Amino acid sequence: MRITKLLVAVLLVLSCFGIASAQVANGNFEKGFDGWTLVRGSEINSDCGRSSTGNCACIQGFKFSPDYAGIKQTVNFTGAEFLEYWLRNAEGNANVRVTIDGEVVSTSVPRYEWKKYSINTTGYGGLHELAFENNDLAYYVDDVALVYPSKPMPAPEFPTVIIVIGIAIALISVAGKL
Ligand SMILES: [Ca+2]
Repeated sequence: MRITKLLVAVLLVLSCFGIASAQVANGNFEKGFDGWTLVRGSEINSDCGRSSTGNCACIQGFKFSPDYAGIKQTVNFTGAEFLEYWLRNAEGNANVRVTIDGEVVSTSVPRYEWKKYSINTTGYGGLHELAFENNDLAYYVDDVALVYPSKPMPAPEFPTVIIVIGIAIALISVAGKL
């Protein structure tokens, strides 16, 4: 029992060093458009998300205008392997484009059922402006998220190793008194 408690404690300490912090803010749109900047005619729709009660973003383009409507936010791509997002058509054949710093990185015509899309972002580090846009008809977007490599874990730097060993030794002495 004592060994089990100690093992769990040490694993908890080690897991704290592998948690990624950067993410897309409100990528599931459950807080409306918090964290996103609206470009022209975007609007929020309730009960259209991938879950039965969730929100998503409805991007309404301009049918007879070359201007693009959409949403954008500045995202920290450091360490991210992929950008994942889900699209669903709302009407017609909405042409959707995803841009990073204004450069088009993906174009698609969503279907009438939700489909997941993925873009490799290993070439991006630091802060970049991510945008979802279209210039005709409407579509839905939901669950925008960065995906980080799960394995292998980055090797901890030398001072980190010393700190972890120190904490482990402290835990061993505490466990000896349990
Ligand atoms: Ca949602």
